[in-house]
Amino acid sequence: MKKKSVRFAGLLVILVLSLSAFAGQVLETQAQHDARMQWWREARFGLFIHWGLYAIPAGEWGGKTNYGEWIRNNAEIPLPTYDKFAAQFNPVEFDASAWVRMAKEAGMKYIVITSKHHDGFAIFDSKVSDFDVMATPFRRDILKELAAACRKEGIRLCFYHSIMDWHHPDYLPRRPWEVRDRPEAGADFERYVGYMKAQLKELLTDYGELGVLWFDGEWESTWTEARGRDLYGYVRSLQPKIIINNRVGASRTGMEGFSADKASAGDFGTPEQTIPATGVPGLDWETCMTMNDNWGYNKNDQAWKTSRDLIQKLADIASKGGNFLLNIGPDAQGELPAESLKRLAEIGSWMQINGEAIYKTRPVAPYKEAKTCFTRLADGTVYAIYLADEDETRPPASLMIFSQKPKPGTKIEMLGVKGTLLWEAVGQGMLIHLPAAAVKNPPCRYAWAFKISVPAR
Ligand code: H79
Repeated sequence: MKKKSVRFAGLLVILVLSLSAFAGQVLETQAQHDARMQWWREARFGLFIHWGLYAIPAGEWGGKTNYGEWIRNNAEIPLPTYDKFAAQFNPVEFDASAWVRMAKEAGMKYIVITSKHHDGFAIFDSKVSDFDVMATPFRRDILKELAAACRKEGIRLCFYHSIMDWHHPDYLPRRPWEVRDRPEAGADFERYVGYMKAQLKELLTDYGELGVLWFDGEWESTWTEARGRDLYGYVRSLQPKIIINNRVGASRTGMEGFSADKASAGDFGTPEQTIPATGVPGLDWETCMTMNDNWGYNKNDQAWKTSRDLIQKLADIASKGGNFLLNIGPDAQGELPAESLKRLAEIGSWMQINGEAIYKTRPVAPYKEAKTCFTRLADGTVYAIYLADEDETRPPASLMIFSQKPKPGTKIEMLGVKGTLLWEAVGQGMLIHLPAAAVKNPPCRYAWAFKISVPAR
């Protein structure tokens, strides 16, 4: 080999080695991948919105009250019966600006809303489907209004889109209980994929720049990793900077939400209703979770998590390097449940004071001490977040931190409290002393954060 071509081959090897693990058919370097993921990694906290026709029955059918967005399947509602909800959908109280402002005030940086859930109903104006919001008395493109409001408030708009579709005649397989009413004969899954792509093209071209495309319902037999790879490439071809979850492919291992291997399609793992025991170095992930027991609106579901629990979950997730996508299920009038609003407001007040310990942070190994979790910034600043017990309305007067080797000149502050705190070295740890005023009158409830600035050597 001539000298020049040796150098070229070397460059090629370096280039191939720096390609990110998976990027569908879209090749990108690790640096390009990191740049694309940056806003999402910094955001840490987003709002999930499950809204569709299922808000009308509000969880009730045939005397049972435990249904949600799966109601058509779980209550085995025949398609013609379910279709009638479209004629009733008229959420006149819907106020896109109010929803977006509420998310922003809660400290959320992005919104993921169901453009289409498993029931197949599109809450936007879809030219390729008659089962959409334009077939309802409401006749307003909900996503258009949200896109405008998000642009105004600086919130990233993202769409959830279900691969599984219980409405489209070409989707396969049928629900086991409906094969007699809706025979599979004549259905063509390939044609369904064409339909789904056409609808995605509307979503990817008519609503401005999107943050994330969040697929779901990928686990049925018809969906394959190869189809996922193709869909990933298709979506990226329409919006090169978009981020796509791992449910675009068929490699999710279960509700823990991680893909079987790094070569699988998708940019981040999707634990559902669960928080991983530890972070996963080198893997991006987002825990999605409900505030009660349902994603879609259920008027009888009062199993609300406490604000304290939700705030501590957010801190725990951030300390493990994940994002928190917290759900709300608006009702059929377009009203948000008061219990959800109350919690979002409490999280918002906490984030006002403690947000700097959450946004843009990365984990600190070994992640956690008994009641304290840790985050850090790129500049070396460490945050210790002390999680209060239910009956603990005030922070402890002193707090032992083992994760930090005590270094002279270390400066410690309590977020929301003026001035620096006294600390002393005790063995391999630091004992932080809180001012009496901060113990008596803490700046916030449920969790207290401490900023630890270690001097540069
Ligand atoms: O949209 C919300 C729910 O309606 C939807 N995902 C959230 C974000 C959801 N669909 N199904 N489930 C939640 C639970 C389904 C679990 C299972 Fe499976 C599907 C069990 C078996 C197939 C997931 C995939 C766990 C194993 C494989």
